[in-house]
Parts: sequence; structure tokens; C-alpha cells
Amino acid sequence: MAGYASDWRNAYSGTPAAVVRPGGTEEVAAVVALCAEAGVAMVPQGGNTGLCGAAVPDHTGGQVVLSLTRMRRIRDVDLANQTITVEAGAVLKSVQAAAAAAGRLFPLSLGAEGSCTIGGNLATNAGGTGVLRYGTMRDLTLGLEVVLPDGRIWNGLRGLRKDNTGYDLKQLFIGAEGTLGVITAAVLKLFPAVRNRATAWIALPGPQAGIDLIGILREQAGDRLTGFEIMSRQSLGFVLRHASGARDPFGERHPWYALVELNDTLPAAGLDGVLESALGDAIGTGVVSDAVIASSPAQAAALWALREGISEAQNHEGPSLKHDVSVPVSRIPTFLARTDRALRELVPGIRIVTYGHVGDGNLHYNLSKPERSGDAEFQARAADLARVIYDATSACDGSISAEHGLGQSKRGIVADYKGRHELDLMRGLKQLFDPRGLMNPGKLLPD
Ligand code: FAD
Ligand code: 2HG
Ligand code: ZN
Repeated sequence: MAGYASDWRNAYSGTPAAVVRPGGTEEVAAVVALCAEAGVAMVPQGGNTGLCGAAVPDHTGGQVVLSLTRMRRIRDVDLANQTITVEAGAVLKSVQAAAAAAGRLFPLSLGAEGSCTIGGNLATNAGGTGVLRYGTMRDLTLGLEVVLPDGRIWNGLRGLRKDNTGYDLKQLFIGAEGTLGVITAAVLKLFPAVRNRATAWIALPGPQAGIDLIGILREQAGDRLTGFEIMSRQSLGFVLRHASGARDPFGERHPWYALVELNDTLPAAGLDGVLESALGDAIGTGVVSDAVIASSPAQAAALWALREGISEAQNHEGPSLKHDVSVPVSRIPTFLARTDRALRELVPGIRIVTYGHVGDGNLHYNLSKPERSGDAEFQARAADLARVIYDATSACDGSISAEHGLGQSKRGIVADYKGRHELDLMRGLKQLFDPRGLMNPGKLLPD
């Protein structure tokens, strides 16, 4: 059962009572009904790539892991309706491939796409690198099929873009981290296939320049701006040190970098020209220090690998204290300047690995220990460091979890950053859906 008992990073582990792998919705319902009858807690699990311990059971030996990974069928592709209906255990990459085979795009894209599942993407409201243009999983979902905590099946598999018949129940299960029921299938939106892309790696003097560049690109490329990722030199440095074949696109070091992607559905959209002209203007005004535009899909993939490799590379540098925050885009430069300073005062020599989906205001503000410091010594400071980051996030009207969720890691501390009435309503919903508290207990909600 080892693969189901701990997460991708081995940061969280537990002791399952059993691992159950149903092959269809009726089987999920039967398992859930049996667990409910016996009063046994359940932990829904997909690809187990989550980063906050939400898919891992506790240590009591009393929780059943309910793995959806056998349920991976593509049930339907409806081209006229621009939808795809898939089972919850389908791996994201296979859903992207099924859409492509039908001449369409399913736009959710993230580093774990070869292993994470649609059920996990829904339960965490996954974001990733295409949110700027296509939105998060909430925006990409039209309908759900869910097994409720008592074993009843709710068939909400409606492929409708308009439906004003009351509360939008599917949105409650999205982002619920498996605490309200088990998602077994979903109707997802498809988009026209992308036929033209332009990708650039850009050197920036600082985060403010990144924000200015987003403005220039929005003005000149409109909604062709699909991805805008930012990375500090520290983040790129880890990738260059640990990822095989990684190469710095520039001869000299720069403090910050951006990775930009434009896309279009027209084959001859001339995106390289649009990007070249916008970057030329940005270089002229000192917003951008240097830039390279990928001249082939292989080169674009190599640039994306530098970005996607940060998470893995940081694992080689000892414990990575992850903070997945969002603040309004306009406040990012001030937020970073103040918080970087406060963190360095608290732990001199700390290595701050800042990167992420800055176009969405979402930063992965991850911390590595100072060179030559011990793992345990650094871990002992984790709570103090998190407090500095979350207080600063809150002061900027931000969120302490932009995309990974609360799971085990942030469920306690969230109580300090959400209003009492909001938490009361959340607890009320949990009580309504799962009065006996059997669905993924110990996750998301504070005690
Ligand atoms: P799991 O880890 O198995 O589960 C996650 C949560 O969903 C748990 O609470 C679990 O109980 C619940 N769950 C799973 N399946 C179901 C179901 N069928 N019904 C109800 N609840 C269910 N996330 C982002 O948002 N953006 C990123 O860019 C991103 N990049 C990543 C890069 C790497 C290298 C890694 C390792 C992770 C990344 N993640 C990212 C985090 C993670 O991949 C996502 O949260 C993903 O959506 C989790 O999917 P999963 O199938 O692995 O879910
Ligand atoms: C990403 O954007 C992921 O690369 C993972 O959300 C971030 O590992 C992390 O902290
Ligand atoms: Zn991310």
C-alpha cells in the first residue's frame, strides 16, 4: 500500500486501513455506502501529486483510501457542444490528448499533468500555466457526477453553459479537497485547437518590470497572452544546478526572468512578430533587459522545462517550505520587497525561491535553508517564517492558498486569515453534506 500511504514529496504519510480501487461509479457508491454504514472514514485519492497532504490518510489505521485511478474512461466528446465527459481517474495528460485527437484543446496545464487526475484537479480547483487565458478548473467545468458521503449518486453531468435553476452545486465540490463527496466524472469545456504559438524567455531588472511587461503585452497581444510566469535568479540557479541538460538562455546573470507564451487558433497569426515588437518596446523603455524568442517547438519546450523544473530542483536543496499565495497583481512588488526583507532578518542567509503564475497574482514563495545549515534547525523555524509570509499576504488582501489548497498543512492556520462568518458557513456546508464527518476528515477545515 506504500504508494497510497504517502505523497509525491514524502512530506506526508499515514497508515491506510485499506486501499480500495473501484472500477466504476456504482462500485464507488457501494464502497462509500459500506463505509458509511460501518462508520469508517474515507480519503479520496487521485494521482497523489497534491502538495498539502490532502490525499493521504492519518496514522490511526482506521481510514480507507479510495483511489479513483481505475476510472479513467473518456465517456464522450461532443464537438458541437465543445465538451468532453471524462471519469475522475483520467490522467490530465490523457484528457489533453483526447481533446487534441478530436481537433480541440483542453487547456488545463501543469507540471504534474503526466500523473495528476481530473478528480484531483477538480477537488483542488487546479490552476497552472494557462489560467490567464482559460481560467482555473472552476471555469473549465460544466457538470459533475458525485457520490455523496452516504453512497447516493448525484448525476449533475450537464453540459450546459446556461443553467439558472438554483444554487450551483458543482462549485461546492470543486476545491472541496474531497471533504464533501467523491467526484466520479465531469463534463469539461473544450476550446479551438492552438495552431500558432510564440514563446520567449525574458530577463528583467525586478518584479515591477514583470508587472509593467504584462501591461505592455496585454495592450499589444490582447487575449493571445496565454502564460506569464516569473522566476527569481535563485529559482533558475537551482534548476541549472540540478536538472540534467538545463542551460541558461543568457550569457550573464539577471535578477529576475519571465517566461511568456502567446497563442492563437489561426495558423498564420504572426505571433513571433507581435512578441518581437512588444519586447522591442519594452527593451527600449528599460522594462526588459534581454530576451530570446524560441525558434522551434523544441526550443520552446526547453524554456518551459526550466520553469517546470523548479519544484523538483528545490527538493535537492533540503526541505522546501512551500507557500502558495496570491495578492492583487499590482501589489506584488511591494509585497515581495517587504516580505523578503522580513524573512532575511528572521533567518539570515535564507534562500528565497520565488516563482509562479504572476499574471494571476499567484506566487510560489518557497524557502530553502541557508547553505551549510541543518534540515532540522531550518524546519524548526517553519511556523515563524510562514507567519511572516501569511501576515504580509493578508495585509495585501491576498490568499494563503492560491492553488494547492489547505489539506493538512494550512487547515489550522487558515482560521487566522478567514472571517468567522465565512468559516461558520463552511462548517455548516460540511455538516449538511457529511454530518458524520467521514469524508476526508482532518483536511481543509480547522478543528
Ligand atoms: P491528489 O493529490 O490525489 O488529491 C488532491 C486532493 O483531491 C485531495 O484532497 C483528495 O482527497 C482530493 N481528490 C482526489 N480525487 C478526488 C475525487 N475523485 N473526488 C473527490 N476528491 C478527490 N497544482 C496547481 O494547481 N497548479 C500547478 O501548476 C501545479 N503544479 C504542480 C507541479 C508539480 C511538479 C506537482 C508535484 C504538483 C503540482 N500541482 C499544481 C499540485 C497538484 O498536481 C494538483 O493539486 C493536482 O490537481 C492534484 O491532482 P491529483 O490527482 O494528484 O490529486
Ligand atoms: C508550479 O507552479 C506548481 O510549479 C508547484 O504549482 C509549486 O512546488 C511548488 O511549490
Ligand atoms: Zn503553480
